[in-house]
Amino acid sequence: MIELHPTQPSKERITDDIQQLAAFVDSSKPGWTRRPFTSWYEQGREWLKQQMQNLGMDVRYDAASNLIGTLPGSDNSLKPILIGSHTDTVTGGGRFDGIIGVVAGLELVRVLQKVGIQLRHPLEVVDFTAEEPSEFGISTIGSRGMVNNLSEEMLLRQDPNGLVLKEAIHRAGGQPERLSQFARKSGDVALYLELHIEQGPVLEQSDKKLGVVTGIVGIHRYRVTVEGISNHAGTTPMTMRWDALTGASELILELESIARATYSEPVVGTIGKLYVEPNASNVIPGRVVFELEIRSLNVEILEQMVVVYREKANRIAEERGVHISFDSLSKSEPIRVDTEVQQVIHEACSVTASTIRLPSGAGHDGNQLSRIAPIGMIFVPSRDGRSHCPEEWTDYEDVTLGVHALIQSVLVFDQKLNS
Ligand code: HGY
Ligand code: MN
Ligand code: MN
Repeated sequence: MIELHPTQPSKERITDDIQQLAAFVDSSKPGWTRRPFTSWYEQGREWLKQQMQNLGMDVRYDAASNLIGTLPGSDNSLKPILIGSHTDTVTGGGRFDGIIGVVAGLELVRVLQKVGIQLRHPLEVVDFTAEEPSEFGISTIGSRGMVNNLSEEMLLRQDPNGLVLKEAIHRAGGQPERLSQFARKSGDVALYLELHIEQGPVLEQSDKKLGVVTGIVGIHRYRVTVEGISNHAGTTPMTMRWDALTGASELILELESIARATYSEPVVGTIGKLYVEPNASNVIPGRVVFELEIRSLNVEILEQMVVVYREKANRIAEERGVHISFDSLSKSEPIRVDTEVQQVIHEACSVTASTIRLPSGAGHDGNQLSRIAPIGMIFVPSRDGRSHCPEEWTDYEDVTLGVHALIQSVLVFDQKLNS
């Protein structure tokens, strides 16, 4: 059984960090919006950098522009333990998604310094750049970059204003031309641990305070373009239309029915972003572009869904006389958390609060880090199971329980790994 270390995190400090970071937001948008590569994002990172420096950490941006604070260990020949998450949000997002994982890293350092514990391993607290789907159509940009999983094609993608991703990474402090040179490989990281809100209803419904993550879904994202013929809404008979929006609408409902089918593992499919051109009430839409994503713990299911979906798209295109094309935006693969890693986290959580094991329906930087290192995640409850909205809320008491479990886990891993 794990012995409890006298390392109590401070709810007051954690609350203060979360509230301070919540001030750096785009107030023209709903919720607490801090989109990657914006001035609000940079202001939030400046604040974070200052907190790390105040704790005596060595602070740097890596080649992918991830913000990293480092604390040396007693044996710096050992590879680092990474604690982190992300400080960017979706548009209209909340105050907790990603943020609590970075704040947990700060609090871990404060507690270690207060009780005078130096870990054997070097410790890195990481704010991964642009974990959320960015304007470049790619998510987990920083963690992809850290593990050399950003293709040249991705780096040359442009946002709607014509900014190239490579340049955005450079402006955010990275050196994109040196990504492969500085990429981390298997064995370069001892462990990656992340505290995160569940963003779903399971913990709350099962009346548990902590979740040990057993796996993280893979996410496949596509941009779909439906091209018809725009024309006058009043003079064009219904039998002479090639309406891109009604075609897209049928395609959208098809995704819902495919995702609602029964599979060996849970599946979700969503279309959350859509453009209509020319988007005028008296013009038959000539072009519709939408982004879809499908998620599952089973990659074969994801691939099979896309095959079925594209066949449906061909039928709709044929019947409606529209042209439908698919562009792959990004793929992250599903991962299972190593059972030994789960066991250590489960013991640390169980001595802290009521605990349950569960998979993550949300994607995380852990999907990328798991390509080179063992990863683990701890969840805390989301009120009403909601996230990616202004109503996103987790009690500070629960966040503190999560930080406590994370600290306990780090102390055990620090002794167990490379011993
Ligand atoms: O979309 C997700 O799953 C995560 O919140 N970025
Ligand atoms: Mn998110
Ligand atoms: Mn997140």
